[in-house]
Amino acid sequence: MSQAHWIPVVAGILVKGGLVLVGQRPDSQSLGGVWEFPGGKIERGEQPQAALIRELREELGIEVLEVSPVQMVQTHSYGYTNILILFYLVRYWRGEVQPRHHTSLEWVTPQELLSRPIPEANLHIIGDLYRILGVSQ
Ligand code: DGT
Repeated sequence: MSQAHWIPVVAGILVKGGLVLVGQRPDSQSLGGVWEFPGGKIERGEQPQAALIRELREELGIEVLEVSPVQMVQTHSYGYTNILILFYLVRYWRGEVQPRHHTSLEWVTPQELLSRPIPEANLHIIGDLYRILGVSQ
């Protein structure tokens, strides 16, 4: 049996009021045009929360002040590779979010997310998002 290839990923759910921040992936990337939570791959030897703080600095230009414990974990198989995504909540940061990496950034309700193209791996967390944000579905 061949060993599966796994890529660990961290994603930050920035919350403002009842809204969450999503960014549209550039067309040049895999999953181009899809609306995702900011984040990315954990580098070799890096701690997950440190990876999230680094990714949000690189992608949004913000300094995260506090990261929650892991809220949700998902796996997804793209066939050739598998990803394991750790989702964190981020409520406190310094600076204004800027689209340094994404085509566009938007604050949306969980409901609005369902009408956009999102990574298949994220379809399963929408229900949990309502619970975390304390809004009814
Ligand atoms: P790079 O440019 O290859 O160093 O990539 P990174 O570290 O910016 O990471 P990225 O965003 O290309 O890879 C994350 C993988 O996780 C990618 O296959 C898409 C997948 N993914 C699924 N859901 C999400 C999500 O909500 N946010 C992020 N950032 N990635 C997600």
